Formats: sequence, structure tokens, C-alpha cells
Amino acid sequence: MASDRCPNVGPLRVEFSSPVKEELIKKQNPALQPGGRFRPRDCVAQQKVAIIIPFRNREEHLKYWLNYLHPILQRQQLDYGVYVVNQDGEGTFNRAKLLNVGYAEALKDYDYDCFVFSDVDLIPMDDRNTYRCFSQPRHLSVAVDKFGFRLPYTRCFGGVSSMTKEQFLKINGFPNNYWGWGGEDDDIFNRLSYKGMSISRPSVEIGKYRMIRHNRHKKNEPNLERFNRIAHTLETMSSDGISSLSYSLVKKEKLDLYTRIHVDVGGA
Ligand code: UDH
Ligand code: NGS
Repeated sequence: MASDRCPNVGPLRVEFSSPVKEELIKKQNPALQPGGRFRPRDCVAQQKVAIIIPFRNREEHLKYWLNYLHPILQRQQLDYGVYVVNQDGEGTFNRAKLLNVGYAEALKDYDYDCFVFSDVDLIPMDDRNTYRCFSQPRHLSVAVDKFGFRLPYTRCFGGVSSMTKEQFLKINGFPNNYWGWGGEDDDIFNRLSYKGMSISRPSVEIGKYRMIRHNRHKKNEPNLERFNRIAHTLETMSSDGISSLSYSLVKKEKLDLYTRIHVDVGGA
């Protein structure tokens, strides 16, 4: 994927001492198109990648994410767009449903064939960790600093992951009814394994990440139903997913560095 003009460099220095202003990020990334879109000038990228970030009230984290990721994604020569899916209102947070919304709304803009789902607080430490899709669903954030740069458990699929459109549709997308923290990523792992897929991962060296430290956010308390729900993925996955997704789109804005989707996901 790398060319002489913009080679990937390998390990990167990542730190969170002072957030960069959006104006400066824009200046440093002059090839970006409105809505946070980019495609390489001198070649046709192999995949069209939508990067989806579930979001509410993390503006500082988002600035770090945009500042670090845009240059990396351009060096990776991706044809990509960044979608920040903002849960409007004060209701309990629903990460997986926001990711479903991002998938649906991104497809209204462009014929994306690959989707990268990323928490806003995770920054890769090596630009050889390509934000694209593979023959099996991919878990990219394998070695996060907060877990001592190790995978915390084998079935872990949280943080940053990627799936082709086909892989995503095969599992009927993500569950819509995990309100609050935890378990939705385990439900997604269950879906993939029930459909006979395996997980691809970069090495622990290339899959290193830094997480921006933070406290638990309001309205994202641990979901007490999560253990019961992940025990029933097999029965629920065909009826609960992208096929049953319903939401109200409040606003879709093409900003300089990303597309911001405001959504009312209803719920608890
Ligand atoms: N998110 C938001 N806003 C919220 C909650 C979640 O944007 O209010 C998004 C964001 O992209 C975040 C992701 O959902 O990266 C996952 O949520 P999280 O960061 O709260 O989950 P994590 O497992 O942290 O990283 C849980 C709280 C840990 C508290 C540790 C106290 N030392
Ligand atoms: C598991 C959670 C996952 C979560 C993972 C890492 O226990 O949703 O921890 O969490 N599963 C359940 O609770 C059933 S972390 O330490 O990154 O906040 O992603």
C-alpha cells in the first residue's frame, strides 16, 4: 500500500499533552475534502472505507483523534470518510446502535465497501496497522496501553474493528438494545463466531494503541443486562440488528474534518 511519496513509517510517538485546534489540523491536511473525505491522487484505492466513531461529549478526545488519524489514513492511501455519530439528548448511551446508524448514513453518501468502527479515545501507535478490511473481520486494537499492551481476553472485539459490508450484513449488523457500558462488543463477537467467521488481528507490535485516559461518563453506567443478553445472541441476532434499526436523524453536517451525524436513538 505504501508508495515512495508517502511511505508508512512504523512506530509513532503518541501523547496527549495539548490538544490541537481544528483550524491547524485543517491546515496540516490540505488534501481533505468537506466531510472529512480523502482519496489518493495517484492511484485508485482498493477499498472505500467509512470510519465510524460513536460519540457524545468528547470534543477533546475527538481533536486528538483527528490530529493523529488523518495523516496516518492518508499515508495508508485509503479512499476514506470519517463519520462521527453523535447521540443527541441525555438518554443512556448506546454504542452499538450508533455504529449501526453510522453504517446506514455513510452508505447514503458513497458506495463504501469497508467499515472501520473506532472508539474516539484510541490512537494507533504504528501506521502499519491499516484501517481497511480483510478476508475475516478484523480486530485492530489488540495491544492497548491500559491493558499493558496485551489482548485482555481472546474473544475481545472492542475498541477498533473493521468489517466489509458483506461481513457486516452476514451478522445482521450490531445489536440495538445494549444501553450503557459493556457487552455489545461481546455480542458482536458471538454473531461473528455463530456465522462461522474468525477474527483477524495485526501482531502485538503493530497493533499497539494509546488510550486517552478518562473517567466513566454520565449515562454510560455498566449495563446490568449485558451478561444475560450475551448469553442469548444466537436467538436474538436475526431479529435485532441492521434489519430492525430505527432512529431519527436530527442533522447531518459536512464539516471540514469529518461528517457529523446527530441522531436520536430513542430508548432507555
Ligand atoms: N462514548 C462517548 N461518550 C460517552 C460514552 C461513550 O463518546 O459518554 C464513546 C466513545 O467513542 C468511547 C466509546 O463510546 O471511546 C466507548 O465508551 P467508553 O470510552 O466510556 O468505554 P471505556 O470502556 O471506558 O473506554 C469505560 C469507563 C472506564 C472508567 C475508568 C475509570 N478509571
Ligand atoms: C469486558 C466487557 C466488554 C469490554 C471489555 C473491556 O468485560 O464490553 O471488558 O473493557 N464485557 C462485558 O462486560 C460482558 S474496558 O476495560 O476496555 O473498559 O469492552
